[in-house]
Amino acid sequence: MVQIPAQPYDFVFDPDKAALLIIDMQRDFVEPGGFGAMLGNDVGQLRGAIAPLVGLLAAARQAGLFVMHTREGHKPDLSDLHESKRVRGKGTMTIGDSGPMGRILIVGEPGHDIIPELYPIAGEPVIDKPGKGAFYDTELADIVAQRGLTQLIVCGVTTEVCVHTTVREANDRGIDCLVLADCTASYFPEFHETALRMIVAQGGIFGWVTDSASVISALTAPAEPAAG
Ligand code: C5J
Repeated sequence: MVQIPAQPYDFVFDPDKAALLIIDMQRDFVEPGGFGAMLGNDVGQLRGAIAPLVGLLAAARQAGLFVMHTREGHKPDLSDLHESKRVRGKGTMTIGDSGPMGRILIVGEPGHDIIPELYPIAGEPVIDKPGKGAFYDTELADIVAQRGLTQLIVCGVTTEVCVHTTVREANDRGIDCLVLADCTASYFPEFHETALRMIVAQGGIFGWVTDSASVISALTAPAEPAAG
C-alpha cells in the first residue's frame, strides 16, 4: 500500500488490486480528420494529455501494473449503434460515414485505432465499447471480477464524457477511481476543470484526482519492509 497525494484526500494505492485504464485515446478523437474534428472540435485541446500519458504508461509497464485500454466504436454493420446516437449532433457526417481515416468510429478502421504513442502491447486488454461508459456492453466487469480489481487509475478522453461516465459506472460497482488531471483532457478546458471538480466534490463523491507525477512516484517507491 502506498499513499498517493490526491484531492480530496490521499488515495491508498494497492498495486495488487489496481489497474491503469486508458479511455479512448483513439485517432478519431485526438488526430485531425477524425470524428472529434468533424464535430467542430479543436483536437489540439486533447493532445496535451499524450506526453504525460506516455510517461505514465512506461512507468506502469515497468512496475508491472495491469494496463487496459478502451476504444469507443461500433461494428461495421452498425448493429450496436443506437439510432439516437447515430443522428445526434445533426452534423453532415456521422458514425459509420467515410472520412479521411476510414469509416468514423468503426472497429477495424484506421481512425478507430489507438494512437501510436500509446499503442497497447501484448497482455493489455483492449476493450471495445459502443457506449460512453467502459462497463456498458463490454467485458470490463468480468475482467475486474476475475482479477479482483478494486481500484482503477483512469486516464484518457474526454474528461466530461467517456472518462466521467466510466468513473460513475465504476463508482456504482464499488471500485475506487483515481483520475489523473494531466492525463485526461476535453475539447473544452472549462469542462475538463469542472468535471474534475465534480469528482472530488462532497468529499470525493465519485473518486479522487491527482496527477501523473504522483502516481509515477508511487509506482517507483521502494516497497515497505514487512512488519516484524
Ligand atoms: C465522446 C469520448 N466524447 N471518448 N467520446 O464522444 O469521450
